[in-house]
Amino acid sequence: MTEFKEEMERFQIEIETALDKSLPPQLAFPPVIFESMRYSIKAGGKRLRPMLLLAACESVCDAYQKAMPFACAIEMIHTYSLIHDDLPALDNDDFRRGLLTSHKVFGEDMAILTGDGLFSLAVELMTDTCCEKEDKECVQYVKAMQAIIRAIGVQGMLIGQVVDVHYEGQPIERQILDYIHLHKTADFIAVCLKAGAMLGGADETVQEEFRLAGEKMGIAFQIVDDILDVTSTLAVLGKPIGSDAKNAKTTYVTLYGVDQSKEFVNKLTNEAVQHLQATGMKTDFLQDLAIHLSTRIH
Ligand code: GRG
Repeated sequence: MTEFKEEMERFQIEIETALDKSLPPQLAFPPVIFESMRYSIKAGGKRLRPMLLLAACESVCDAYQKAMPFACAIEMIHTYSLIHDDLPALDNDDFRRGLLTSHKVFGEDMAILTGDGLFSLAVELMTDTCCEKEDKECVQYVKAMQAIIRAIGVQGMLIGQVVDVHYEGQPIERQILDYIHLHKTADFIAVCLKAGAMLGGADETVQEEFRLAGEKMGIAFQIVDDILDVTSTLAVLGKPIGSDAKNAKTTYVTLYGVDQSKEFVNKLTNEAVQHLQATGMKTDFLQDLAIHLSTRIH
């Protein structure tokens, strides 16, 4: 196995262990909500976002484990967004991460509450961690949490999702599509890198280079997701393909076709690598990860 794959696996194993410890026990009362939280989190997933946060922290300072509660919170927020995205009122998908979606197993009411529960648990985890810190470090942690909450809310992921839903079924221009990709997907990925750098103690110039790298990676990631929705399979992706066509969504593939979309991915990936290099930190793993994500479509 290459050094990159080994490092990726190391992060994934550490994240799984920490997530397991961060979730309430399955038998806490009432069991259904804790069972459903565990179901969606333990269904797997690449753990990309927590990995980005930990790797950015490690690039800046070696003690990346201190960022683990934030990494778990990030994965809980991500899983929350997936559970809600799959609901009948939104994308209405039956499979996610290779398993039936939360609302298919636990009902729509519990799926909504499970998402809400994961979000509040994520905030609890981050605030608990901030409260354990002293003075200067506490401020760093609170600022990282502020950046994360901003990136997922009405200036970030949530507004991207709102615009996506608003235009469903209508053809949209490239400008609106870019707005959706930037906010719905890239803002969250960008803040994982930025927050990791913040927790590691990076200065603002370095934080911004990490954020920009994440923004480019995030847009590329969403274009890859759009391509895979046309070219992959349920067995490989763990979620149904053809979801965009089903919901009459404009994507890079409908606007430009698969080949040109791949060229956009390559260009954005190169830009991400340049921003990572511009941090002046040891970002070899993150550069390899950016390239690895772009090659999922080749
Ligand atoms: C959480 C504040 C908040 C709001 C939720 C529903 C919603 C608003 C947002 C949906 C955002 C969304 C589903 C974006 C798509 C991003 C995307 C490509 C997800 C797939 O991510 P992967 O491939 O999934 O990393 P795994 O399963 O590997 O983790």
